[in-house]
Amino acid sequence: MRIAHLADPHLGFRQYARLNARGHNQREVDVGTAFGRAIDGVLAERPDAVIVAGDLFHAVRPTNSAILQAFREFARLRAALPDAPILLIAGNHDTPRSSDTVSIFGLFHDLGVHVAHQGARRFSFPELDLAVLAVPHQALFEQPRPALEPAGPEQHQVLILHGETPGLFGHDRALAEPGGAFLSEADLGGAWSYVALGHYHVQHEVRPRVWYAGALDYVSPDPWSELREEHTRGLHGKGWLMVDLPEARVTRHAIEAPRRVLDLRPLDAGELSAAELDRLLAEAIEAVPGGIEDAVVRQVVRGVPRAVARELDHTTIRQWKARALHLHLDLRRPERAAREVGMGAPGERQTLADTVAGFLRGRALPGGVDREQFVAEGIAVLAEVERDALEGGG
Ligand SMILES: [Mn+2]
Repeated sequence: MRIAHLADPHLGFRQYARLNARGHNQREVDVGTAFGRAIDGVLAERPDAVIVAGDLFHAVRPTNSAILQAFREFARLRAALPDAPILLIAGNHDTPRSSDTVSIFGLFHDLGVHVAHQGARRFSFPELDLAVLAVPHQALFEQPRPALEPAGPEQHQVLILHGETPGLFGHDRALAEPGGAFLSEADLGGAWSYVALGHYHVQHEVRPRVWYAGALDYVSPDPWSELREEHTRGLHGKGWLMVDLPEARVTRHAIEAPRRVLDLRPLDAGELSAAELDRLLAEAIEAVPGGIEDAVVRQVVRGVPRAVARELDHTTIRQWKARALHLHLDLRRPERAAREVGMGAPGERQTLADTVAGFLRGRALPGGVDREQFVAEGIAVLAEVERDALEGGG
């Protein structure tokens, strides 16, 4: 029996200022395209069941365009694979914080999708000899946490979860998302045929029979750490998984990326003058295969004194920024200057981002505002301001 495992489409995710010809945020369009391509791939493979392991939407109150996109893709699945159960859980991004917010997931229930968005639900499909325990984000905060155990006579026992597995990030929490649930060894320890995980955006095997499918596009505020992590794990891009049971043989299915996301090799300003650094930057930008046109690009330059940053050719930099969908020219100050403003020594004091996050977490919010998204957007704005300051307003 074959199960398609997808996770974290984050429909409605928006980033950067570029709009398409119809006035829609280009990255939101991209994320919809990525989901459509994943569904195309699933339809071509004709699995016996389909799992979407949380964060279908980026926000609790998705935009109409995100809802429409999701509805169309699930309707397409439903029509083309009428006998395949489709299972969907809510993740931390699409779980309402308050019980008076009606979940949009009812819409998919009415389409014939098996939905778990509040409590854990067990589904049985005797014709497939399959039982599925679907555990949405919110169910992991019940006290006591429900025991996650296989049950029933079915041969294939599958668990769907959305959260952070033990030890996932080690000491580097750059990729950790605020608001996620922590999973314990006990949560994962049942005799499962397969555990379909969502939440972590880089696809990988946690242990035999336990996998993160990963997101379908770069949908976090920090695509660069994600790229680095993919590189470490030998991955090229995003996709979904096909799981063969009972062996739990897992096949990766890549999707064609709707957008190039490129982290260029870091440069070192050394003792260069502004004119020399201009030349070095131009070489790096012109060397990008296929050009920077319409790509999301970062160029880190280390050791750039403020005076040199100010004297750079900002007219040319603005032209590059217009060619790319987004160019992040990350000009970093020399180490000594960084220490002087108190950002160099880890553990010595809070970073400005930590302080701002703490402040935003404690602020009173109007009803219906997603706290974690509010905090994440605040941090993103701060990062943008810091970036602009370093780039001398270019
Ligand atoms: Mn997610």
